[in-house]
Amino acid sequence: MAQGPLDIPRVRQGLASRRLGRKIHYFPLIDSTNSCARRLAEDGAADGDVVIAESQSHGRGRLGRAWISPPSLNLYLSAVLRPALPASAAPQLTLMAAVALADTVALFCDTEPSIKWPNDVLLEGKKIAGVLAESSCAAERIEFVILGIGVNLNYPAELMPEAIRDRATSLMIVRGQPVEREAFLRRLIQDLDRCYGELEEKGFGAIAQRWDARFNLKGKKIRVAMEDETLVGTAVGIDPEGALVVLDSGGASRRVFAGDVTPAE
Ligand code: BT5
Repeated sequence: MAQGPLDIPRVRQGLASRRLGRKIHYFPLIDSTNSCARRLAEDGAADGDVVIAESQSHGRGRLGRAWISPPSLNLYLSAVLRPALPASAAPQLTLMAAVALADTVALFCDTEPSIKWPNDVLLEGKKIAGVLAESSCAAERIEFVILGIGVNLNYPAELMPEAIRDRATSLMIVRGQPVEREAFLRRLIQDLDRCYGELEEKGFGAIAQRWDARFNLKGKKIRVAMEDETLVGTAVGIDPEGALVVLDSGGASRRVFAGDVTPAE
């Protein structure tokens, strides 16, 4: 479905956010909104500045994976965050973004989204969005975090490369009709702004509870592929720092900070 470019002044109209999106940098095509936001942050961009691109030539996932970013159908955005939080709280920002994203997605369809630890938002078990948080820390403090979000809005299955077609979805596929991208973007900025404020002011507790309620593999047997080992066990939930808690086959509780989770049976 051919669509026009995003109408950014329209997104700004009625945008009720405190910090996020006060400044929006818009590009028809960019390498990666995360790379661009990092360059801006290094040049002093303020907390809440947002970068949006219609398309990315080098959209990134975690661990050097690619984020497929066709033009004018979806959203690719990155926010510069300068939270008043210690470096140890950086993983919480990824989980906060997943909660905010799931809230926004839920408003635009009748199906409840779930979250796959740590950063995937799923609809009907398929990936609709991903979060990539990259932080820069100095002396135990967060200098800035670049929070990148890719979300499939009007992406038809027939345009998805085969490598993701079985595992990915979009709002249009689930709703059966396209979404107005400006309305989704405005709402997403507001939800991120709200959850970000909540995290800073009240701590991780409330966000963690909402994350847990959407956790797709809670209580299930999972396999976690980490850099140097694979762990099989039962997913318990997340701990106060945002680590995934897994009960291993010997009954010991393990904390996982980075890895890929899949169902084990
Ligand atoms: C993520 O990584 O899910 C984080 C994706 C973050 C993308 C945003 S877009 C704006 C900002 N700028 C960037 O450069 N990045 C951020 P990960 O968990 O590693 O998942 C990557 C995997 O998801 C790939 O290996 C594919 O299997 C799958 N994938 C790639 N593109 C997809 C798409 N458009 N929709 C659904 N799945 C996709």
